[in-house]
Amino acid sequence: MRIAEIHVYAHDLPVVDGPYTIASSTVWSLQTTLVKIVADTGLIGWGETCPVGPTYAPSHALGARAALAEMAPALIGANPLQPLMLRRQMDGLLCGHNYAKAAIDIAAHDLMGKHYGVRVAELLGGVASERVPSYYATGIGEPTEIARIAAEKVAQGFPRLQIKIGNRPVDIDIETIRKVWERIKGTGVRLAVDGNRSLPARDVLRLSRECPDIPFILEQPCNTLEEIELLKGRVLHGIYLDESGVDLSTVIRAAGQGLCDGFGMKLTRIGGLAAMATFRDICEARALPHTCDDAWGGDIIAAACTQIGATVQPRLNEGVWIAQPYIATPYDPENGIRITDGYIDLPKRAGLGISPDETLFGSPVQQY
Ligand code: 0XW
Ligand code: MG
Repeated sequence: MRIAEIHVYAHDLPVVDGPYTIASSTVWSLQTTLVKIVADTGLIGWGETCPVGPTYAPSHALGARAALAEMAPALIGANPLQPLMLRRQMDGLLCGHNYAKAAIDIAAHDLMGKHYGVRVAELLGGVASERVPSYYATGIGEPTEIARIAAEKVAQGFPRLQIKIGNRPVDIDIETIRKVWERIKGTGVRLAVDGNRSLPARDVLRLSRECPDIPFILEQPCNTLEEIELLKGRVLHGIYLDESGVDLSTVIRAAGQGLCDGFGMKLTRIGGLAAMATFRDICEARALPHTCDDAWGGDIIAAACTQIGATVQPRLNEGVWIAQPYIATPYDPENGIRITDGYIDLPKRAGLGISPDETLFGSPVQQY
């Protein structure tokens, strides 16, 4: 099988009840980029990449499109059934830009699944959970309001919550964590506190030491891996890397040197589904729990995250976050990816398991 055509689409995703606010960004609408690969057999595979604005990570919508323009013409004729070869070919065309390469990788996996008549999760090693746990991430907000949302989400069935903090006096963050805990303790719901790179190590030490009775993990509290390394052995809570887990080499270093206790991982940041499967296996070798998320995106990204999330050993599975609650119009109104009672059902159909209505995306912005 060969890649016959590549079509790139640009699509806006306004944030339902926006904005969504985290320490590194406030976003009202996100610009997603869709990739459609057409094989010489006529089969179609879909990929997507959607940075949550330009300040969350060193990725942005126009960057993804420029990187795709750099690579896509040379990928015509490549075999989409060999994701390793495809990744090496992309690395030979452009250094870095994992988040754009991920869209090609996801589309190739969708094609592969459809070609072999299996779900992407089966291609990635097999299905451990048909019902994949999700988690709810709050925005940054007033402590009592965040505690109210936390209680509501627990009542809806979410097995895990992520509370956003940062960019304000640490006293308010501590108050938020305390108020959330008052509402959810005894429920068994797991708690993550995400600083999105924003806290000085000084504030993380204080926050951890003032909440010794509350079992949460600290996600990406500081900007750099070096600052996070300083916290090792000095805080009372586990530390997960998110934004600092930029590639497999960093993941190997962090796991090997014991710099973290787990990861919030983003599918497009690490380079797609093949890299994500390698990441999953590194984590399993060191019993490191992790999520399988992306920063934003519609049904295609949500399906890809759910497919890899379904393969994770349940004891290490911290869940799959998807942007579906913030997106008004699903790409696939019939089989779109949905959170129900805090969990996501793994699609039954081959490939990613969804069929986007491409009329939503208008004319391609690039075509090869
Ligand atoms: C909660 N998320 C998975 C979605 C937002 O884009 C940020 C992200 C995170 O954990 O940093
Ligand atoms: Mg995070």
